[in-house]
Amino acid sequence: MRIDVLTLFPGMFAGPLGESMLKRAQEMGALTVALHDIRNHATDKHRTVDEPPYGGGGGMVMKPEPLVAAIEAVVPPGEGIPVILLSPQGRVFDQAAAFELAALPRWVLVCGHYEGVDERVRETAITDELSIGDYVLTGGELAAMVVIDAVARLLPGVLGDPTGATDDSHATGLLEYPHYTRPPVFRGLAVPDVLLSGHEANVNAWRRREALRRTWERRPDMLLNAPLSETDREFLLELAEEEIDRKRRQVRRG
Ligand code: 4HQ
Repeated sequence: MRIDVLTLFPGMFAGPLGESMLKRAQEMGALTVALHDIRNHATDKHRTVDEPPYGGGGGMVMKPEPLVAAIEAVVPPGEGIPVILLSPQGRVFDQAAAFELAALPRWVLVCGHYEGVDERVRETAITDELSIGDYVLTGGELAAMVVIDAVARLLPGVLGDPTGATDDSHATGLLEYPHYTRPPVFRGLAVPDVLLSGHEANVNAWRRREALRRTWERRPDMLLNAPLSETDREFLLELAEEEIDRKRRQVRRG
């Protein structure tokens, strides 16, 4: 997979891309990230890339010419390669979006900075917009790195998991079950016996129930879309009944 990234601050990417799994993915040849400095496409002697907004209001807006020139310099026309702007106005990036991008051989990320980009950049050169969440960043660079990280770990071979990260939150549509490793007792807290039993079927059943319990408690909205077996539904019904009983006792206490 090849990802072209257009940014005014290519240096921001060195840390995340140069360590751990993203470094490995690139060394393996599973991932190529090509960084492009938008400022190289400015044409005046001050290499201007931003201007105050028409209509006033303060802040700076990225001017269209250098940004569109930068995009056109990396995107071969007519090949249907997605050009994605990171922006709070985009579709919210989730695991489903990560899977969609992981299936593409090539795509482009455009990082805005300052107050954002001239609207005509969207109209002429952007095919999609993605947001990493409902908060405001100083630029699209950190958002781009989040997207790259979430997609790269889905590429075959990158996690060393040939099946591709199958148990994690969001792959199952549920939050993850609790994880434990040595020692068996830490500060008086014991690892659940079933995990030490070596009984694989019981371990799997326990993990499934704990994943359901966590999702029920913390992210019940996720249960609307998660694929659930009849056994899962029965367990959720037990959790719901426990909650009803707690509420009844609470009401009785006043
Ligand atoms: N931005 N998800 C870039 C974001 C953002 C987000 C604000 C994008 C500033 C210039 N990007 N502009 N949230 O907050 O992707």
